[in-house]
Amino acid sequence: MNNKENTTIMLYSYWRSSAAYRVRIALNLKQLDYQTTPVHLIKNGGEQHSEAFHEMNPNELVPVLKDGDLVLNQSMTIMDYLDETYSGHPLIPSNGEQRYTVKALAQDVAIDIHPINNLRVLQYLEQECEMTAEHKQSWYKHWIGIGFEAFETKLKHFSGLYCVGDEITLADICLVPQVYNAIRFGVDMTPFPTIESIYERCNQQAAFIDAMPENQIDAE
Ligand SMILES: N[C@@H](CCC(=O)N[C@@H](CS)C(=O)NCC(=O)O)C(=O)O
Repeated sequence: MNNKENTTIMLYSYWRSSAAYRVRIALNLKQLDYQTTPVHLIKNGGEQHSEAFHEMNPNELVPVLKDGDLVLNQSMTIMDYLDETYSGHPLIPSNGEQRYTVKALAQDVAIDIHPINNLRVLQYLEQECEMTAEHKQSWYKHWIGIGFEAFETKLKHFSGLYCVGDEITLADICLVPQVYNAIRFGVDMTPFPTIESIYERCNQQAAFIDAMPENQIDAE
């Protein structure tokens, strides 16, 4: 494990971005100092589309992490990098089976649930498909509902205090921002009691509290 102690980590983030929220939790769990450069996803047509940001990440999505000369996008890869580069709380267990269970749960959120509810998808539905705000809301709730139903079922086999056993892992780091946004969009969490209790337990930890959207320098 190589701790790069002399570099300042920079996170390009938006307070409400759930992918950036994941990375903020991971940085906090690792107790790494970092600075935030806010990228406003709405103002001025979205600063993620600016020339300067595009040059850094042609995908025009946050987060981006800079650590020395390294510039990385993709929250899952960023967290992989942090876990392999820095000591502190391990994000993925070393135990064989748990390791892959954690990865699969994290990907359930990051790959299957999150991308179809992303800002640019919702904007496309509204602007190009002329979907009403009401339909957009039901799109969001529909896909979250399907994703959370499966996640809740899987948790019955794996969960202890957290998603997989009694330690916080990447699965919790991915789940919490998704639940935060689901609640913001008015999703009824009653059918998902295990998810909800893990969400509440995680949110008692400083690493999760400090990463909350409302506690960011660009919160509105
Ligand atoms: N797979 C990417 C997804 C990143 C992503 O979707 N970021 C959203 C915020 S959560 C974004 O920047 N959206 C801007 C847009 O849709 O224009 C990751 O995990 O980092």
